[in-house]
Amino acid sequence: MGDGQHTTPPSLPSSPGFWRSPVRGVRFTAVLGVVLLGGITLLFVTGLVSYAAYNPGLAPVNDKTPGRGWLGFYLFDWPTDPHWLYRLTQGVHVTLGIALIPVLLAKLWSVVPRLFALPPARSLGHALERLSLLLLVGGALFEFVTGVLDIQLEYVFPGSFYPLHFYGAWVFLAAFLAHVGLRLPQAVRVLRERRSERRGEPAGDGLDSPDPAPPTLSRRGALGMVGAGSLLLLATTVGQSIEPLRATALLAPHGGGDPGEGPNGFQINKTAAARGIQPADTGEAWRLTVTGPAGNTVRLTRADLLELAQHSAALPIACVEGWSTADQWWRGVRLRDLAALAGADRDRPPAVLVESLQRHGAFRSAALRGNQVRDPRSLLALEVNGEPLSPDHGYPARVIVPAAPGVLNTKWVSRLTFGFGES
Ligand SMILES: Nc1nc2c(c(=O)[nH]1)N[C@H]1C(S)=C(S)[C@@H](COP(=O)(O)O)O[C@H]1N2
Ligand SMILES: [Mo]
Repeated sequence: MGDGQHTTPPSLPSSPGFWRSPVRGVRFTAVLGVVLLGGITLLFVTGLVSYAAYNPGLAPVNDKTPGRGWLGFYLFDWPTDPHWLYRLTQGVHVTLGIALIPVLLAKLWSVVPRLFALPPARSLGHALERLSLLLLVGGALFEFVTGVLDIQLEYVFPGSFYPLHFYGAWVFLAAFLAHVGLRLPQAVRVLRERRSERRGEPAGDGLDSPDPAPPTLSRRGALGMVGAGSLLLLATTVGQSIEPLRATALLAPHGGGDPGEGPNGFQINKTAAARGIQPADTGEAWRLTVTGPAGNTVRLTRADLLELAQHSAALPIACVEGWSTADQWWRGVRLRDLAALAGADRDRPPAVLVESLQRHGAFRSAALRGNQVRDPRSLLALEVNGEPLSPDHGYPARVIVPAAPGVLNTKWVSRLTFGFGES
């Protein structure tokens, strides 16, 4: 300290002497960087795959990202097999994203001296690298923050969460690829050296403090703390998707209804009351209106529906928020039978627009692809686990489709329009 060599006083973050933790160094950064390389790649892939699950190209009601343009190049028809597909992709996306938060923060902390380094740019190449770092750090923080806010709160954004998170992911990816291309060879070299030759820390990149404070924690201890933080978050999150561990899911989204006990005693997203569903609308007066591709209409009471062939399917509810239920036994009328009832081809049914009694708020309606209507497990469910649906799970009737995100499993259904938008 105060050895007179500093040209800038160490009280400025841009001074090399300012950052004094002896934990910083290229090895510490390289370990965290390689963990993030694997983890963030998996986050990106599961995120894009989960987005395809919404059938975003099918109808405006599903498309939360209008104008995504060529960024949707990879979109494909979401399958109905395996029936737990979205449960897996979105469960991994959310659980891994939460568990990586300590790693991301530690990685940012480890390189913070470089983020402040002056001059801002020594050359054009250096300027470009720093610009990409700005997008990288900004993009990573943006994606993690929007993701966590979407899980914990609703409608915190003026627009919608989806476009922000989707476009943010692509901006971040561009910077991430540039960063990996520039830094991966160095990280691999640093990690290899560690195994073969246990020499001193390779001097590197202004990460090692020229004037380190006395150590209070070894590098290994610091990595252990980051790992323990990640494991703790993992342990308090993963239960939201694994039934016997539900009680450990301290970080699972709150604010849904109390599911209570019995056949209907599984997670509720939005209660009937919260969605403004009046008991008068779901009683004797309720009718299901089914419209066929030719515009013909059939109106059915719940008793009419119970007289049609009833089928069962064991399917989960899997929410974009990451939580999911174990398979529940749903029972009701096949969507493809309802399509046939309205004059559509049972074996090659068209897409359907599903609308709810709900008048306000999100997820009032959703569109399902022909392959989803055709699957014999896709039901307009009237019962679950041997009892009529509870009001909160969608009484008098709700949609349930294998492998589809929860959002597409519309509750309190009032209208099905097969072949909508085709004529
Ligand atoms: N009409 C209507 N249907 C809806 C919703 C809604 O808010 N309104 N929420 C959807 C979402 S986001 C999910 S995850 C599932 C949750 O179903 P559950 O509450 O029966 O578990 O219902 C879906 N169906
Ligand atoms: Mo959901």
